[in-house]
Amino acid sequence: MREDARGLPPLGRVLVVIPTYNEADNLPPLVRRLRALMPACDVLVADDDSPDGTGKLADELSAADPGVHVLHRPGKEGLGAAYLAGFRWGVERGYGVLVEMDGDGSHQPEELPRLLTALASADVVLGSRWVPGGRIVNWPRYRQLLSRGGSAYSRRVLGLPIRDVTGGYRAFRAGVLDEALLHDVASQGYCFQVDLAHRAIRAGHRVVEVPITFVERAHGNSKMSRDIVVEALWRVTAWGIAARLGGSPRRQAHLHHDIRES
Ligand SMILES: Nc1nc2c(ncn2[C@@H]2O[C@H](COP(=O)(O)OP(=O)(O)O)[C@@H](O)[C@H]2O)c(=O)[nH]1
Ligand SMILES: [Mg+2]
Repeated sequence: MREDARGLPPLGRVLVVIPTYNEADNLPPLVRRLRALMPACDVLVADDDSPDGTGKLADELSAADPGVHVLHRPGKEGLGAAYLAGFRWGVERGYGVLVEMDGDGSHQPEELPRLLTALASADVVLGSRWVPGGRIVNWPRYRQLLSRGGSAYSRRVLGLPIRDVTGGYRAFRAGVLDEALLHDVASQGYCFQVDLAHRAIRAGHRVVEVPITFVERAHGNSKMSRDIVVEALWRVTAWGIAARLGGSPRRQAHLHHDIRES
């Protein structure tokens, strides 16, 4: 494959994977906004048979727009399983870039060009709330503390040189996901995000962070739960112990603070 000036292959086609569970009010405006802004980026909605009919709305969006696809899953299996199924769908169809984006409007499609620009000289780009320029709008204090605490704990226990370890607005070169897709990842809830970041860094991929503005959902409810927090805590602790026992190699991630357009 032809390489660009930085020695990395060109990016290829982009697929934005949006996992949904009960996002009927949020998904249609988000998908329309995304497609209008970035018509070259295809969208895959991975819906877990949402009782509120999100899957049906996704089908309507898909019928009206050939760039929108839907993966119907039989029931609620967690964010990690939905993303892996979506990534697999995309890799099988030859997409070169897989993007993660929440379906509740928290991640701004307007920021996607900056993520993709950064990916031109990286393997993984993490949208980050906890680097200079990153912001959170409308999150209660306890959610901010949980997010900061979760990132700080994962960073310390796993030795990860990144600030936002749990975020869900990310872009991956397809090859980076091979290992996760091959071995599957057990994480169901949000520790899936920690798992993917950890695997990418451990494998020596170049991981960069770019600041994003995270806006709390205007409609519907968060699926964050005590079970999800407990799962993240025990899994991260177990990975930390395994990494210490196994002495796994870690490479420095290259923190990248880009300049925000004013
Ligand atoms: N398919 C699928 N999507 C999920 C599941 N849990 C959460 N999501 C989606 O993942 C995204 C982030 O979840 P959200 O509840 O907003 O988490 P928060 O932003 O951390 O409060 C949203 O688009 C949810 O609909 C799940 O079990 N299956
Ligand atoms: Mg949310």
